[in-house]
Amino acid sequence: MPSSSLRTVIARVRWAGSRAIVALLAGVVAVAGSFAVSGRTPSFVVAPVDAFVVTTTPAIVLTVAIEQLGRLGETLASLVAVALTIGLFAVVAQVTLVGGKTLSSRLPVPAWVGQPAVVGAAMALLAWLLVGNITSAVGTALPAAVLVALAGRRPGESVPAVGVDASRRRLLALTGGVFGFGIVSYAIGSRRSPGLERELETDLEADATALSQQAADMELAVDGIPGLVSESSAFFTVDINNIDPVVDADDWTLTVTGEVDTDYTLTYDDLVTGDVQTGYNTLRCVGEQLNADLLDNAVWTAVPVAPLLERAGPGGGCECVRVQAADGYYQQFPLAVMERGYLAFGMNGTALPRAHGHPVRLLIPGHWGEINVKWVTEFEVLEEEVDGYWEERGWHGTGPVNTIAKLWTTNELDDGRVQVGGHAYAGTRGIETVEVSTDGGDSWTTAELSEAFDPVDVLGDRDAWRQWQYTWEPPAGDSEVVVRAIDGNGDIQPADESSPFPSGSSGWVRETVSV
Ligand SMILES: Nc1nc2c(c(=O)[nH]1)N[C@H]1C(S)=C(S)[C@@H](COP(=O)(O)O)O[C@H]1N2
Ligand SMILES: [Mo]
Repeated sequence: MPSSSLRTVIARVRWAGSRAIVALLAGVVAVAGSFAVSGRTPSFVVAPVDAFVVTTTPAIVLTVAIEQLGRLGETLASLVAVALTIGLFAVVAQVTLVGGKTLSSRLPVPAWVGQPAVVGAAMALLAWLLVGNITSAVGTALPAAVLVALAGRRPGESVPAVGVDASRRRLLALTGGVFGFGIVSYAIGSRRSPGLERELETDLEADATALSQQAADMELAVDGIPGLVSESSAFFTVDINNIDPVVDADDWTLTVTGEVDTDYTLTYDDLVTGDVQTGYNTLRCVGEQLNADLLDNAVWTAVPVAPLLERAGPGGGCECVRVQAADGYYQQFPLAVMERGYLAFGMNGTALPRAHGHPVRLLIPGHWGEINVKWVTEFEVLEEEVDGYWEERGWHGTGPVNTIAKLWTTNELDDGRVQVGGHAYAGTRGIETVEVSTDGGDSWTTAELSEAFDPVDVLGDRDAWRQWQYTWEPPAGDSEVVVRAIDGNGDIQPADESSPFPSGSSGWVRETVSV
């Protein structure tokens, strides 16, 4: 028989353990509750933690994540951020359960009211400090306070009051309840996430629809290769956020400032009354693996940047511009490149979707995706060069894109022949030819190409991809298929292989076809 003092020690350890479990559960319901009221918006308490995780991750880790997991390893970063936020709220719950006991016993209310109130207040304060949003703070604190109340001693119960003193049975029931609350909150929060859908003016929408239709008519009949215009929801996304900014078009402004004669600020209405153009434009991310699919084409509704810069009268020693975005992202590149750019507010006939920079993004023809700044807020003409977000992390991703022919589909046809196909892209140089070898690169044949878009329909003249296909009768056994593009300058896609870091992947895509 344990002595009575040993029994007290055991009991205290058990109470401390159950209190820690209650604190952890409080962290979980806090984050779930915040998601239920905020959805995937910057008012969700995980958002600032997530941004912190991304900005403090060492460049080398980011590079490995980008190269190995594709993009930023967003899922991993999200999970880490959610876990950290739960931990943060759990610690606050634990501290207030322990330290707040005295405080709550002084309150002129019974402990079963006082304790949850103290925990809830601390949680609300933390949430408000993180996101500065009252609704989200209440959504975070309320479920945590209710949980603590349910876990605590009920009036008339004869359990000793050391912090929270839930029995094992009650803890199990609470855990089940928290699990259910998490699922319901996830469902509610997912629906709440704003898409910021807007309609374009009818005639602009019609222009975009006509170009999409024209592209559909130009497509090669090859099973399994994506079309010439990517649907907005299928268009790849790459950015530093797991939770994208929410910027309303009515609140949006663009400031042109720095080394200029006159700085000024433009509103969305000013922008869309400019020289609006509709055209195709292709984007490709510098971080993608050679044959990956961070390459897409859309029909954009946009205005040229040059007159907007001219209006400010840019000067400055370096002839360069820093572009700032609402998510804290920034890029710097030459004024001359910027002057060939566009500010897009429409994508495939609708307002620009949130994931692609709503309400306004940059399109810089022929350059890697990273300088196509989304959620753009400011152009600052500089006196001296500075590094952009990714340049600070070792990348050289602001220059012109590498030429690439992708091999995305292999089809065995009914007659025994084999068809291979994909897309090819060379930025503003345009794609002239795609060549295919079926003997590992010893001999080459010209592939069939989709017709090139008329340059007047392209933002950046030739800055749009083309589809290619090649069909042949392979001998029994293995054939090594190699594909390469030749750009509008007559230059063959370089054969030298390199990984994406720091200047984009290069080399020829190869694939073994066996029959
Ligand atoms: N504000 C902002 N703009 C951004 C980024 C970002 O993280 N933040 N990522 C860039 C990168 S690396 C790429 S490849 C393109 C991708 O554009 P998409 O997401 O519309 O495909 O956006 C660029 N613009
Ligand atoms: Mo990118």
